[in-house]
Amino acid sequence: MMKLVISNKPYSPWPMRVWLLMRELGLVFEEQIIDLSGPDKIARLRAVSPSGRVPVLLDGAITVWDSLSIIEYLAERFPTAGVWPAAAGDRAHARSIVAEMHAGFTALRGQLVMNMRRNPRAIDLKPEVQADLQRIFTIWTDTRERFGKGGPFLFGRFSAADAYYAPIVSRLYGYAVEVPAACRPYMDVIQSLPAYKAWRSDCDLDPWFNEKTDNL
Ligand SMILES: N[C@@H](CCC(=O)N[C@@H](CS)C(=O)NCC(=O)O)C(=O)O
Repeated sequence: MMKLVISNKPYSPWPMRVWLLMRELGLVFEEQIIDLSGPDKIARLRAVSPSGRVPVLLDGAITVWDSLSIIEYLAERFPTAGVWPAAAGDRAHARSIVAEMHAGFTALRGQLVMNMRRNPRAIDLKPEVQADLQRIFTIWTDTRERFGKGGPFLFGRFSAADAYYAPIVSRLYGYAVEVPAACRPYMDVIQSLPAYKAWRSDCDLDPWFNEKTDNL
């Protein structure tokens, strides 16, 4: 069976993306959690991950690291699972917005630190964060308008693109960000996903409370 190595669920957006995708698409795997709060964190990460970061997917003799490589690996390994949208143009757009998330939005990621257990509370957003948010809202509305007619997700049917933006939904919720009305139904759809709810409820089982980020 495939094994997905992740870190503490409340604080782990990159692992969450792959975990959600695999769960929603019914790709069976066991999970291993590396506790980032415990001693020897670096050695424990390095023991499974060449980059010292998670997620890592172990599939027999194959090790894949970095969320985006894992998603591409899964798309090849399970070509009918629906990792990416079926039409070439839709797929190109999906890859573009996923790449934009993977490589960017650093201001948002820096200020709105992922904490799935956060009681919703607003903070003063830096202008760079507001700019990141506007870009994300544009991506969502534009993609839904152009590609999302067949269902409630970015490309109609659930795909890697939704998994990639799911941690953003959790941050918008946790930091009580004002969201345009047009984007709220999409947030609700993501938060209602069985895999999203399962990840959220697993967060309550995590023993680590990161004092550095819990009180931001
Ligand atoms: N670009 C990588 C980023 C992975 C990453 O930064 N993962 C975090 C967990 S969310 C990590 O492994 N952190 C290790 C640490 O905090 O030492 C990906 O997409 O997988």
